[in-house]
Amino acid sequence: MRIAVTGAAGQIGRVVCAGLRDGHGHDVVGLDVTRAAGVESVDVRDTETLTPLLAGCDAVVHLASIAGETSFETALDTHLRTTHSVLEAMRGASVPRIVYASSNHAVGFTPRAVRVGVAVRQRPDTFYGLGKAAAEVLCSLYVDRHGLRAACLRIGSFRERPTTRRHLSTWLSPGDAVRLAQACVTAPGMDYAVVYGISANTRRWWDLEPGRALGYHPEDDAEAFAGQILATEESDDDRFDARYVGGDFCRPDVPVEEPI
Ligand code: 15L
Repeated sequence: MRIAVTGAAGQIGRVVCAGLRDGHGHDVVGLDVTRAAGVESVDVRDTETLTPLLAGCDAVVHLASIAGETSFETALDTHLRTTHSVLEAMRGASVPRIVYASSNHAVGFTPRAVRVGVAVRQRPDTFYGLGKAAAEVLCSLYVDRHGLRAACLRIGSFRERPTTRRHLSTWLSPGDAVRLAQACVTAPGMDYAVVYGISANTRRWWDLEPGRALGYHPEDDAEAFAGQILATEESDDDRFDARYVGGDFCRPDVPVEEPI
């Protein structure tokens, strides 16, 4: 398959591009606003420039955004406007499928529970989560109105390895991130799906079944790091934000990142 990846120079983008290319033999078109080796430099909000770059692609893995809290205006721009431009460019280039990097923060104010499914109410914890939730709905519109196929991935904590108590539930390993992207670009019979992008963590809160239904079978588990983390990090049970899946993004003083 020929697959375009936006945000290709980012932390997750580099891993997913390499995995899809070298591990699965896809022809990968890496796109990013930041200049990097092997990546086409483009601002994906520029639909006209983006459209020809998507020609001949079977899917877009849309990872580009600011991965943290911002102002309301920047959140609309980096999640909603950017995703709108990508969807329009896909229509222009007849690309049938998007794999959208949403976030667990689209449902961040959901209380932690034994299993949280994908049908829970969207409860963003930040303007970041609001932008992701809104972009999930935008993908849904393009599925229903234009017949695109969309998988929205509520990604947990993408890291080389888990380093906090919360990560024991939320970790997404690099290997599983590639498995997830591969499953979603190839899943047959999918029109619109929301899945949680986490590893097979013993302490997970989120349901892995929607991902499994698309062929995502995670192999890693943060539990392998639990001994070390629990020995060094104090319990956070008394903290307000430990009640919710979004963790410290639920705090009113969550730091705001500058736009790039
Ligand atoms: C996210 O969506 C963020 O992009 C990342 O910075 C982490 O905070 C992650 O969620 C998380 O919840 O750990």
